[in-house]
Amino acid sequence: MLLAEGTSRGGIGGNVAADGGEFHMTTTGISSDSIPVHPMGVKPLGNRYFASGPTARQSLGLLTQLPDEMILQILEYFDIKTLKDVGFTCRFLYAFCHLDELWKALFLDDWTIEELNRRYSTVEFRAEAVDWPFSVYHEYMSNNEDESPLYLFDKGFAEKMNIHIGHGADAAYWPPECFGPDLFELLGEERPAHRWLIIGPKRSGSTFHKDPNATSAWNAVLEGSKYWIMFPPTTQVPGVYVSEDSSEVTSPLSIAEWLLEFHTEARKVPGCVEGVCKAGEILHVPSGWWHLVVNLEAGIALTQNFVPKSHLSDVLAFLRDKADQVTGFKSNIESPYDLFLERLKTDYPELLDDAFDELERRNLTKKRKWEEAIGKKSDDENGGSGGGGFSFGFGDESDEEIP
Ligand SMILES: O=C(O)CCC(=O)C(=O)O
Ligand SMILES: [Fe+2]
Repeated sequence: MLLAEGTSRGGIGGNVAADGGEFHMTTTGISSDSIPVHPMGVKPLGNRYFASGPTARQSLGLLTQLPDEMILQILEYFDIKTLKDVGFTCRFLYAFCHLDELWKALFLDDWTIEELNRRYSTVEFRAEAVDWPFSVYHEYMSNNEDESPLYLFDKGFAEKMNIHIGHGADAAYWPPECFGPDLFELLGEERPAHRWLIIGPKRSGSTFHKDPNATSAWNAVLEGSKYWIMFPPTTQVPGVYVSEDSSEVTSPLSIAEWLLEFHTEARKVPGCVEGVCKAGEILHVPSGWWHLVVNLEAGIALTQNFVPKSHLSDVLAFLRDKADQVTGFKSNIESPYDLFLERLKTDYPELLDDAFDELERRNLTKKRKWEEAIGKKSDDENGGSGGGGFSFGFGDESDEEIP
């Protein structure tokens, strides 16, 4: 194959730098040894000035003769497998074949509302309380004026659409790798519901909530655009009422009403994050963060909940201490906490130890703060500042845990 010619010279498995050969800064007398080597041998652009070896571009074989723009245009015609294969022939093409724009175009064409209606018109999807063939939902979403339109939110979409998710050759998509391993994968078939296809017209969306079981999530917009507004875990979001044990969240207003009534005030709350995600963009919802989402136009999204290492302690604490609020597990799983613990002990004992150390540290901090608070309270009662409401005012996560 023409492109494979680059492999022998291009550095796959070899030690040739991305911009070519050895780096000798002879003019300054600084040896290359003093500069840390990038794991892939990539050098900052400025270094190319001093590089004497061949450039990665020369690994392109006959393609060297084409300008970058033309190579990019050729890559636009490739399917997923070809793009992947070609990307592994040399470093230059690795970089080019991994351009977001190429991948977005490849996936987004398959995931449009019209395309789904063409392929799955008779397949039933769950939209809140009803299961409708996609053609019926399509008709509804194209013609409604509802203030809070019915939202298609289906956790069984992969089976219904007969698509595979993961790294196989026939995978329709795979979860982003940047979040590291998803520790709930240890639960296999016993993991709680964790991925959803989300489709809705303009104005549809999700009212304020935290994601279940202290999981984190990513949400990939495939068509349309979504407005997000998010707050850190301990925020008291204006217009959102949470019961003492956080088991019930009451947000009595529709999304539109909340936006009219509370948006201006909420945006001033410290820690508020907001923005719009467009097709081809992915948003990360960290464990415990409040979020409200509204579709600015009709669209499709895929979302998946996961447990990254960094939030293992939060998930363990949730499963252990808020067992009555744990959701999404099959009813035959008596103790999700015990099940997860067992799997972690076998597969990730060190992570488990670290997570418990972290919980212990938090517990001690909480205890110390509680004792300080008690002391402060007695001072007040003994003729301290007097008057006014009593507030712990720690402003961190431990506040909500204090009994
Ligand atoms: O796309 C949306 O409406 C947001 C979905 C969401 O927040 C969730 O699935 O937890
Ligand atoms: Fe969510």
